[in-house]
Amino acid sequence: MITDTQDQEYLKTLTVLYVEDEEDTREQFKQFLARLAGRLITAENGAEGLAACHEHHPDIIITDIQMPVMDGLEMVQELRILDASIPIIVLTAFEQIDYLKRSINLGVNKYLSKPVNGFELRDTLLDCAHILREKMLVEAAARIDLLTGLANRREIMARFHAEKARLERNSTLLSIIIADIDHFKRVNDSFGHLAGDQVLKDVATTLASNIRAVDICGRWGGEEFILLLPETSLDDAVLVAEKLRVAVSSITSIWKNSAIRTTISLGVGMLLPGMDIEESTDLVDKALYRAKKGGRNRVEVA
Ligand code: GH3
Ligand code: MG
Ligand code: MG
Ligand code: MG
Repeated sequence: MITDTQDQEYLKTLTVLYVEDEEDTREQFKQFLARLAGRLITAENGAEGLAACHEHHPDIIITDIQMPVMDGLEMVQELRILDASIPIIVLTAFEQIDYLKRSINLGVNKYLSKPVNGFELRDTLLDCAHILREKMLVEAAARIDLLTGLANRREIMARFHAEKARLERNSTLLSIIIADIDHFKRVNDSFGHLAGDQVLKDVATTLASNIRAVDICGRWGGEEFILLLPETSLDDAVLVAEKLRVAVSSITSIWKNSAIRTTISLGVGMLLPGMDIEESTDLVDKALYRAKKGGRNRVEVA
């Protein structure tokens, strides 16, 4: 099943914490778990487990109950205060109804009896990976523009605030480019809205593939895109903008039997220390407006 393979692959990117006091059991399952997970952390009791959580931020926790220093359920109780949703699997030799009840009350996701069956543990881990993968996909969807696959405006604002904080802490640079497709209304009017969508996707791909991995590219509005360039001077940002302008002017979008060419106009500026995000984008917008007034398919500096 496709989902199963995807869950297996996803599990290989996750960190699993395994807490068990008996050395033989721990060693036996260590190799088994290390093959399934991306990273395996082990601990010998609840207190060590808690410390490992603070240090390694695991995605899934597997824990024994009866252990010295701090038992598994005490550890789970502490953990749930910090994180209400992290998947927790409890393993125990004691089929005591009291443990089961306490586990349920603490929001333990699965309770497995010892001796643990490897297949059962593997399936349980895959169930946890599945839940985490779905959660990750939902979270990613909230940050992404559906049509272009770029960061949406909300994500761009979050990244903008993070970059602003970094800039004010480390006095680094942040350049901004806003690009707007020229006469885009004509594309929609001549070829239809779906053709317009194809052009938007092609422009987005062209912009995203012509920047560095640390640069951030997003859809700012309808046919407007924004690029945040950390540690980039204004002069360098102008070079980037010029490169993007040329790249977009040289692509052809194919829609049904039509070949559609477009250009972009770009405004370039910087977020300077002490400046509001809005102030900086207003200045870049004004430069973009001048690029439009000046004949389009050009770059203007704030
Ligand atoms: P200018 O060169 O001055 O920027 O002219 P323009 O036609 O590009 O600008 P205008 O603001 O007049 O029109 C933008 C158009 O973009 C109008 C709107 O319908 C279209 N648009 C916005 N979002 C989308 C979208 O998601 N898909 C499509 N197909 N069109 C869109
Ligand atoms: Mg034990
Ligand atoms: Mg526009
Ligand atoms: Mg436009």
